[in-house]
Amino acid sequence: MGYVLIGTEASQFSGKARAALRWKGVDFSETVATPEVYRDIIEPRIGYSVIPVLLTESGQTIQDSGDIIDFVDRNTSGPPIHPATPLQELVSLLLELYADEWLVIPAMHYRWNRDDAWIVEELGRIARPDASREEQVAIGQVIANPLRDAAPRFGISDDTVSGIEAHYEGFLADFSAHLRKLPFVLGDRPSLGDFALFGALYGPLYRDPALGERMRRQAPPVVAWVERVRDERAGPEALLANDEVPKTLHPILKRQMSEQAPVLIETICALAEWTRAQPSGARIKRSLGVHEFVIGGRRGQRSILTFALWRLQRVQDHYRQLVGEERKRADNLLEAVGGMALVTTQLPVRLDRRDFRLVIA
Ligand SMILES: N[C@@H](CCC(=O)N[C@@H](CS)C(=O)NCC(=O)O)C(=O)O
Repeated sequence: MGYVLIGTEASQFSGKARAALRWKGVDFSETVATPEVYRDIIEPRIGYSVIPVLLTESGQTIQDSGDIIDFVDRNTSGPPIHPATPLQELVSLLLELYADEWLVIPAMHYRWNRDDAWIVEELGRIARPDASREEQVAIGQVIANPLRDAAPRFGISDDTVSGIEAHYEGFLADFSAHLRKLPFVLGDRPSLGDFALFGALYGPLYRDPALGERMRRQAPPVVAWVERVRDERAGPEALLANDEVPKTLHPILKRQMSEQAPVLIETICALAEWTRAQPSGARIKRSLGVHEFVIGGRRGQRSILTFALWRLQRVQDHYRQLVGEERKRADNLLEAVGGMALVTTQLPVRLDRRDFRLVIA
């Protein structure tokens, strides 16, 4: 029977989880997240509407694409999605943080600020596969409205649009240069970083005909990689030997550190302020107000989103347990890309997830 992954083809985080499970050869089927599935399965189990969700044969519910990937890495055979060596794992966790919490900005900008007719219809097709096209467009519109309205939370505004596009195009150029040397992020097979980046690029961008066409024009190596990550199945191919992190990833990590890291550090400060009066076990709000940020050289405002610190805590936990030569190699890499502050700025409290919500441990 296997696992059941609940998600949609359009969703960034479903794409990340699905590609990882497929590549690893996990026995699973996929249930499309229709409004009925949200009402009957997702909301009763999770307490709110979110995808992807993994159901196990024994009735366990796993949510969060990162937790789903960790769960199948722990509980199923096949090669690991997480690299087994320290520096490659550090880079994977950093790229997961970048793809999930930063590339989501261009993904949502292009989805909602350009011609959104395709995604509106797609959301209708997902919700009502058997309805007429007109009905699908109408229901798609209803589903799209709150999602479109959420775009400013990510900092998407008239002030930042040109910066968001500059950031994304810079990323595409750097990633193309990397992919001209190597088929995947860390070698001859995909790993966590590939799946996280794939999530951001596949559902929101590659699959949209106009945005996919734009990607084909701007970054043919990235398009070929999207198709490899989607289609590849685990075989004898390996990651680079000796825990090597290719230099061609440095520009991507540098861009992350120059733009995402200041936002994350300010989020740590906002959390410190907020937690002062909070007991352990307190639920952490999804957003702690609004702050200024810069993307692609453009200044704007966005919500201070706390979930990113959950991903950051994983990076920091991993870094902290490195000792001796491994720590030295990690420090050299972090210094080279400007990532030291991000990895060493202490979170004010330990974060945990209980009942699928972020809490103070
Ligand atoms: N951190 C979560 C993010 C999941 C997420 O944002 N999913 C989107 C679809 S791709 C969603 O369901 N959003 C609904 C909402 O946030 O209200 C994960 O990695 O699973």
